[in-house]
Amino acid sequence: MDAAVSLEEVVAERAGAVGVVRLNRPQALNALSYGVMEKLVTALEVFDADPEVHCLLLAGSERAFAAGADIKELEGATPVDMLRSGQMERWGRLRRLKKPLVAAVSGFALGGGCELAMCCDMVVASESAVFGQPEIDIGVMPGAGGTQRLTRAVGKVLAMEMVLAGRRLSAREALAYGLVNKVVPVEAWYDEALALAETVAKKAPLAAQLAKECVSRALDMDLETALDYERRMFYLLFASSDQKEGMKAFREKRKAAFTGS
Ligand code: DAK
Repeated sequence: MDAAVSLEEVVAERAGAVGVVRLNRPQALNALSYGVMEKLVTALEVFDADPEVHCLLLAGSERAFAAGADIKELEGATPVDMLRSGQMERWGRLRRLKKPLVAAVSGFALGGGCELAMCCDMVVASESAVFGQPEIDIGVMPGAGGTQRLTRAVGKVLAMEMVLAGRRLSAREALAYGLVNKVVPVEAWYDEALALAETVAKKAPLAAQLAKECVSRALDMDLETALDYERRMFYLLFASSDQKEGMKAFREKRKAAFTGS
């Protein structure tokens, strides 16, 4: 869909087995208003529940993935407004998506935009991507996981510099620090991310979901508990048709035809 003629702030479209959700609020650099977040999360949940969809792709525009929460909406807010906004719950819903979620990041990924990218399972960044947590410059601090996910991803001292001094990371730096999977030329930012999502979408869907769950929990559990959890998920997959099909196909030297069952 042509962004210039679309009136939708969030555009959802299917690309084969990939459910694509695209932010389309160019006049505010895709700032994540409550309304945009609600539409974004709902669209992802719809794809998450669609058996035809095996991977999710979240994209912004070439200029901006998202420049953060909508500052104009937050300016006059009280703590009670914030509590009632349902925004924290929306971020929680993002965390609970079962299917793999790829982010296509070009341009600004700042504040809530950087947090949104970090919520995704994999990130493809264009050479123009800029990651940062500049909330300190407007008198606040990250509120959607920035201090936690960033610290786990890039380590304490760099996270401190980003959160306290507003240091931004270029795409290359983000790659070096493990915040993104790959950096691609600006003109390929969307296609490369879609290609990664399509690759994942071709894999065994149930295995992908359970593997996502295990990797996501890896940093939250002690190793013994996490290994035990992984083992249970591994055993569980032996109840799926896709395990039988995948191993049979290997033996028969053909490509597996996964059904997600
Ligand atoms: N909110 C609202 N509008 C924004 C915006 C934002 N975050 N970012 C940009 N815009 C708007 C600008 O106001 C401008 O609109 P007009 O004024 O022309 O109407 C338009 O987008 C273009 O922006 P600029 O003219 O500023 O463009 P530049 O290229 O000069 O600069 C920039 C681009 C991205 C460097 C700059 O716009 C900028 O610094 N933006 C703000 C970045 C920022 O501070 N982000 C952090 C926001 S705080 C929560 C969870 C999370 C959060 C909050 C709550 N809960 C769970 C409750 C997150 C908080 C944040 O993200």
